[in-house]
Amino acid sequence: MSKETIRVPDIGSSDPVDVIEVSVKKGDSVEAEDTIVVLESDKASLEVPCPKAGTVLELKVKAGDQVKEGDPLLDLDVAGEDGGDGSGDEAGADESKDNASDEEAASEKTSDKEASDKEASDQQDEADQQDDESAAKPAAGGTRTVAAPDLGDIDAAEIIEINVAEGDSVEAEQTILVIESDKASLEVPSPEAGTVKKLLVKVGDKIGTGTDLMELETAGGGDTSDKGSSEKGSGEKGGSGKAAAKDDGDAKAARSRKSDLDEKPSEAGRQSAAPETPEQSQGKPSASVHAGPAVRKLARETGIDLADVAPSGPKDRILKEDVHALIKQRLENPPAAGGAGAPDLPEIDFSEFGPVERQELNKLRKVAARNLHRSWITIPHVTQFDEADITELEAFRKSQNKALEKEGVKLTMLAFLVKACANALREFPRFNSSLELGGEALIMKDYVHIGIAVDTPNGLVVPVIRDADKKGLKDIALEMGELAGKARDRKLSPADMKGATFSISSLGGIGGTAFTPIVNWPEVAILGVSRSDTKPVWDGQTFQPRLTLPLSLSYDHRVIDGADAARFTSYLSQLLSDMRRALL
Ligand code: CAO
Repeated sequence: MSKETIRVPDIGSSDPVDVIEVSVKKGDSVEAEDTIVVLESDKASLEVPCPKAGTVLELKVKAGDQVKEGDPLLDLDVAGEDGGDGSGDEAGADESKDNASDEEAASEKTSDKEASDKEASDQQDEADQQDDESAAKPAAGGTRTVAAPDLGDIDAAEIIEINVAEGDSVEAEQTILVIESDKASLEVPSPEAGTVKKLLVKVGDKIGTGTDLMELETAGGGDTSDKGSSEKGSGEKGGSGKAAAKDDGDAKAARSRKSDLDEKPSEAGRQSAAPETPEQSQGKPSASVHAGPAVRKLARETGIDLADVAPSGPKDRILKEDVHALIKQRLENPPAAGGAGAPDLPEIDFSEFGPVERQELNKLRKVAARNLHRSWITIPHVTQFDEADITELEAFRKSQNKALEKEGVKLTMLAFLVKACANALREFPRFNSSLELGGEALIMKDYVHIGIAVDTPNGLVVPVIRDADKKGLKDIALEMGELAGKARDRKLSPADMKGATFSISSLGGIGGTAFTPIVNWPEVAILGVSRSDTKPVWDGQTFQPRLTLPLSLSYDHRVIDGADAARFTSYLSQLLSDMRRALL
């Protein structure tokens, strides 16, 4: 046995900071890198990791105390160290000795997961601090095994869907698979961008925390901050011990955690391109919730919005257990039953009233239902109705189609709508934005990708016409035909359906006078198009028969004001009345 006093590391300031949480108690066994206390200044909070494994002999601080660098935090009975080696209690007074034994302890005892966690944060720290040439550098690419994130005590969630295939390119935060309990589901995002080399699971498998999911070939040099508990792999394993061994102690680890916290806002920003998760409810911004870096990381890895988590720590602090509790609740209760104050729906035995047949929904419909429900309950929708006089446009379309027939191109009304919308989105860029998670900023996009809702026998899909503002009508018409064909043949790839900035849903070929489309999050607006009809329009002297196209623009009222929506549809209407303006 060897008793050591663990002290407050270099916290980058000589001012005292508050101890807001003591994460261990006397008698607890701790692993190297386990958080022992959480400190907070008025600017940031940081978790202090235990530099080595052992048993807590005595706590030297309690929540509410103020401490500064070098103050004792606790006495630790260091695991596996012999008291006779003379390094014992004097360790606190001899930092360099401490660090030397840290190296061995950390390299031998840190678990792979923790070590890779530590390596990632150390790497970030190295980049920031540039103070240790010999330490591990950010990975320059390679293959890593992506493991299931920390799901708390859920050890057997079923994979109901795998959203990537071997060879696919994935973005950081893109959904790679969906797990489900008997009632609800959770999307698991990729921790970083790369190419899927090998899938290690299949639909129907049961997974828990740390289950290996896929081998990911990373481009490297990217965002290393996400590399953490959801990753492990041979490269990581080999390097982690080394990185730990090169770690100059808990001070650096604590600093790196601080930088993790500091990067939080950009993490939120990146979510704009993120896969859809059921947790995008709007409320208290994540950036302003009270949570440490490890908790924020856990939330990122599990797609949980911290604004949705009920805090149980001191000063309304969100603890890891709180995130776990929400994951569990999400898996056990569908959001409609539990969240947002929605009442529980009673189960009804319809067979009491007549013969019934239960038809299981296919995967596409289940996913669409989940996404639509999520958008419906999280986005305050308003729909602006308008009309466009397309008399001349329709005449032009018909005349062009005669000429284009031999080229095999059919200019549809939808192609004109895509072009006109692309033009309007450039004119009104807020309609081409996404609201950052937490609601503190808009992500303005300098590209115009338009999603087209396509009705297929299996359900609704939304392929995307990229850079619609840069394409001509013929190209748009051709591409739309191809995408609609692929949609109906179930040949669309995930890439075909990603990245839209705005959507159009046209029911004009079917009928109806108006409808209220649901915004396709993370977009902020969608245009619904109904069937055109010839209407009498007063020209000041007489009624003229004009072909009129009904437009229904639904928008996220948090982002778009009613007046802007009216301006947008008026502009669109004018463009469609005189398409020459859009073609200029
Ligand atoms: N008014 C009157 N007629 C219209 C029209 C409109 N607004 N839009 C299309 N039409 C006509 C077309 O001119 C075409 O007639 P012709 O063959 O005589 O030229 C006919 O309707 C069929 O058009 P289409 O459906 O083949 O082509 P499209 O470009 O209008 O639509 C697509 C393509 C993929 C959008 C459509 O097939 C589709 O799937 N629509 C449904 C989308 C949907 O389900 N939205 C709801 C989402 S929310 O649940």
